[in-house]
Amino acid sequence: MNILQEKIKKLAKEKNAIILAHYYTNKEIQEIADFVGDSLGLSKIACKTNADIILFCGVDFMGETAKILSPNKKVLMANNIASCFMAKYISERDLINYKKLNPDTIIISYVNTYASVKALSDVCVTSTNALKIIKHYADLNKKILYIPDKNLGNYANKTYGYNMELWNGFCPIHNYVSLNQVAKAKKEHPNAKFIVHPECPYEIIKEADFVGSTKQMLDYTIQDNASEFIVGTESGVIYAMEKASPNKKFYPLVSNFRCINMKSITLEDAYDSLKNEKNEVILSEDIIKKAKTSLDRMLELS
Ligand code: CIZ
Ligand code: SF4
Repeated sequence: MNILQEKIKKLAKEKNAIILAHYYTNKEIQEIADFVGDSLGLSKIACKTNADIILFCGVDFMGETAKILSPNKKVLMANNIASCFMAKYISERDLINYKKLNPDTIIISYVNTYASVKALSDVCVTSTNALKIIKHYADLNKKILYIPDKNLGNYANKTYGYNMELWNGFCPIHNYVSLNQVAKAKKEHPNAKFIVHPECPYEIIKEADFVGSTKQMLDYTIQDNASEFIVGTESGVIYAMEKASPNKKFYPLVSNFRCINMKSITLEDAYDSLKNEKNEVILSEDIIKKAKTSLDRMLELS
């Protein structure tokens, strides 16, 4: 650990703060975290921590999720610029308008949405539990709208033969991967297994040996006996994969598979935020209460 990392850890101890980081953050951020995970894993930790402060190293909607699940804790974002492109595809106003026209439709929202949108949803899902929860609702034969990720929604539709209505949102980092890039990576690494995130388009998913969330991809690389993997998601997760399987090799599908939002979080940000208790997540009690219902339903069903 470098001097700044040690200073952050010391400060966190003095303030009884827990540091949570997403797999997509920079390596030096993952190194100072008490827990590194995907949205689902981080939410579960946020629910049960005894810390007074949660220093959240991830994008805005993830900090909101931590606040919803731990409303009595002070949740600080490491910086105030790390947002998520996908979450911006649907606003509270969009969903209010949709619901007026479609009062009987079940709204399943991906975790990559703002708290005000979760508050209007029936249930929330993450990439780890999406298929299971979507199946639960689709089997009830209800009309469903899945927001905002058209790729993950389409993957669920194709997997189960459903016809959920899909919002037209996506993650530009995952959406613009091309079949040529997949072919090139496979040619360069002929012995590697190709693993991919369901935020990628279906034509890319079809080329993969395994599809799953970051946590599921990480677990797959630990359990599978292949020794090389082409990783079709934000390359921050490769740090966690290399740490878990030091003898295996991991190649990013494309050399710049980077979420600039996640990568904007620096050690300086984390220190400044914790020291000065900056960038606190503030949500109204009403939003917290309503959004918590959709997250609690997710935790029950996952
Ligand atoms: O759920 C998450 O944490 C996201 C956004 C990606 C993943 O699959 O971990
Ligand atoms: Fe959002 Fe895409 Fe970044 Fe994930 S990788 S946080 S979906 S912009």
